[in-house]
Amino acid sequence: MINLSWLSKLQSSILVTFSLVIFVLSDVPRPRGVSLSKASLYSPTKDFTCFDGTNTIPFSYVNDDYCDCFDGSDEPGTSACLNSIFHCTNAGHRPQNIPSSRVNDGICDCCDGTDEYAAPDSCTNTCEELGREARAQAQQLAELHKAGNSLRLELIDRGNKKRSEMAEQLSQLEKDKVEAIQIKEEKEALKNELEAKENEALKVYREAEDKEKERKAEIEKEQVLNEATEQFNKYDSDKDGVLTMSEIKVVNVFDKNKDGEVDQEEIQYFFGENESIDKDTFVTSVWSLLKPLLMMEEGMFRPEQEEQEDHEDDLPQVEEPQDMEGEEESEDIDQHELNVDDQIDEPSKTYDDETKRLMDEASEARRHYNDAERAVREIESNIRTIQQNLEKDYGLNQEFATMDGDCFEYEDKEYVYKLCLFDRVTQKSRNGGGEVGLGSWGEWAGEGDNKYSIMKYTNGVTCWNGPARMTTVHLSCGLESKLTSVTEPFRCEYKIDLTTPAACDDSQFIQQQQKRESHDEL
Ligand code: MAN
Repeated sequence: MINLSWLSKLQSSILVTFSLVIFVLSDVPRPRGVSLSKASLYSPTKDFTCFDGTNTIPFSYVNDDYCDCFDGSDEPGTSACLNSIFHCTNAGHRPQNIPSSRVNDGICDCCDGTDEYAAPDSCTNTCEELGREARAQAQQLAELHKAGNSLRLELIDRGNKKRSEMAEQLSQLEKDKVEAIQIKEEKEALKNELEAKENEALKVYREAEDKEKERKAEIEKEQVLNEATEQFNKYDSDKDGVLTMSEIKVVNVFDKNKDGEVDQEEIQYFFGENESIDKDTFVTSVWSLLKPLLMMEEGMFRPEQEEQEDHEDDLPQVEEPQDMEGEEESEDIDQHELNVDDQIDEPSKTYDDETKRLMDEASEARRHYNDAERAVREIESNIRTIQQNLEKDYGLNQEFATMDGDCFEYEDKEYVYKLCLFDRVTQKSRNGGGEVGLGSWGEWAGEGDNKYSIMKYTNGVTCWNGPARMTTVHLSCGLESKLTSVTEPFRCEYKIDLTTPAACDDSQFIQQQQKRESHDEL
């Protein structure tokens, strides 16, 4: 309940009489501020029950400028309740509902001026004029939808064709895939068979290689042993077969940091916790620590990389025995000499003619198998792409199907925006720099019947200290597909307006108009 001062009570009662006596001029008599749809709830012959059912009051309390109902329903024509609604008929234009707080506030809200009934002369009735303008606009919009709709029908036609073509392609590809897999299996079997023969023939060579490697390893091992023993003997000055601390103290090479003496730390580096070491220990553990120092001292040490580079110059280039894509015939022949070289640095060995022939055959079979495998992969990838496209929602009647991948640009003072439909949105600064992703195709996001009026592109580049950028694309009817505005209403949330004939659904437009008109009448 709202308390009013005595003066305002008086004013109110004058207005009350005014309001109650004068019903709005319209087909159905009803209190001021009441819409046609609610007229039956206000019967002058009955008590009035608040819409929320909390109170029933004599009908004379309706519009008495005193708020009796919590929901404000008893005061539609005064500003007594904070939450009531005033309905203006606006004959000649569109009816309107305004908060009752605006009644008699000195501002003309309704085009028929009925909200300012306390000072009837203060408002001019502009409904006819506004109505004329609105009707002209509606007419224009209706014509646009009509013209756009025929373009939309073409898009639907093309969209449906595209989809059925995709479906046909898919079933053809499924058939191709079965065939390609069969070929691949045949090629694989042949490859395995020829590789087995090749391996058999190469066995002899591999065994020879292994033996050669073993022999070289033996030689190397012996060389190390001789070298280490020779050095040990040199340092073991009393020739008792044991190297002591005092013996190494006089040998320069043990002076790791070259400060002129072999100190305790250096002795420990070589000897560990031992007081002395015998020849075996020297050979197996000390020599590997000492040799680099010795080489350095003799100027023989060179960093590993340098050594490798030098080697590369000396050695022949070695190819993998596996076939590489797009390999020429001549490369296969070279391999005959390279495979063995790869393993041992001896002058190249060549294979006997029969082995060469088997290697060529295996090589050829590998190449055919690789080709067959690639063909299967390509078919599978095409199948995936078509399936993904077939799963995409291109609108109620496929009107957006042929627009998939179409790109549109929009420039403002700072950026160039690019929208590629069903793909992604980007932003590029006009002062240079790369493209910033403002989102990838997500889903249709319009509400209710208008699902296909808004597109959502999500998961763009993350904003500094903020969320991932995202964009909504608002579609409206236009004879041409183009972007008409790009804004950033919230930081890193972009709004694009796109006009397109695909959004010119004539029948939906008419339905919506009718719905609106019947709603307006209420
Ligand atoms: C860039 C642009 C802007 C965005 C800011 C956020 O400057 O992507 O649109 O608002 O980053 O830091």
